[in-house]
Amino acid sequence: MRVVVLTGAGISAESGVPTFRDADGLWEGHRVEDVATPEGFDLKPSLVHAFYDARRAALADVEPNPAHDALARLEETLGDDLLVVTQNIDDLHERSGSQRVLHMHGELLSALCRGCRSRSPWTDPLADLPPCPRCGVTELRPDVVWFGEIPYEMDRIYAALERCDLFVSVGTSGAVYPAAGFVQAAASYGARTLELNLLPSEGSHLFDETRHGPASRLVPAWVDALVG
Ligand code: BV8
Repeated sequence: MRVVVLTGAGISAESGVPTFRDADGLWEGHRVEDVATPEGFDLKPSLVHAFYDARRAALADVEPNPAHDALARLEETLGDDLLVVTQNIDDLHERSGSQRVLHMHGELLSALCRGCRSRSPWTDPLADLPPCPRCGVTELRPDVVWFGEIPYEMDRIYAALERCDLFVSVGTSGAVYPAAGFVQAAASYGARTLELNLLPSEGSHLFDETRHGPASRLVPAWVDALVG
């Protein structure tokens, strides 16, 4: 069985990573336009660097939760027949052992050079304008996909959606495209669709089945039933 799992901020919520749109979400105190658009970065790069430097530093204080661990366990059984596509820019999937993870919106632990467009593993702050390891210019930005920018690996994602038998969405509000449209793409190719989310999302009606509850309970239960 070929499975594609799309994850959003909700899978990391119980690890202590704030979500975007819940009450204490990340966007509070920050307008999306100010911190998650190229225009916002051009206008106030120091504000945007501070926003992402704080989130990168906070990764040291969080750990994967049973939902991440369950997906890593599922990969041990399904191997290349499982693809995790995450909207998250944290590294919790990798830290729980998942190896086939696509960060369609980029990663906190990576820096993108505005000069040579190279991507480099990064753990330090970017606010002090360090030089690009590849070309040397001091034009590094967070390697995240902002609104109006093209997500990474779209061809690979759509190819996986076309081939999969089951599409599962975990912990996302279904508010942002193209990720929010993946369920319809998968269904159009004949896949069954399942949503595992704390609350009904904007796209719940698009799924064959939706289950509501915390990811740390729903995802292990779903994986146990799938792999026995
Ligand atoms: C693009 C990275 C073209 C940065 C992010 C008008 C109509 C339709 C679309 C558009 C439009 N105008 C503009 C657009 C396009 C736009 C868009 O969709 N805008 C929205 C606002 C309408 N999209 C773009 O610009 C994208 N690019 O379209 O390019 C293109 C398209 C296709 C092919 C080629 C080119 C780029 C968007 C990327 C933006 N970057 N993040 C960063 O992280 O700082 S977005 C960010 O918010 C996330 O990455 C994620 O994608 C998105 C939604 O967040 P969620 O992960 O869902 O989190 P949220 O807080 O919203 O929800 C949490 C959920 O978890 C909730 O449902 C909650 O109930 C649940 N939950 C909470 N706790 C738990 C839980 N579930 C389980 N257990 C728990 N414990």
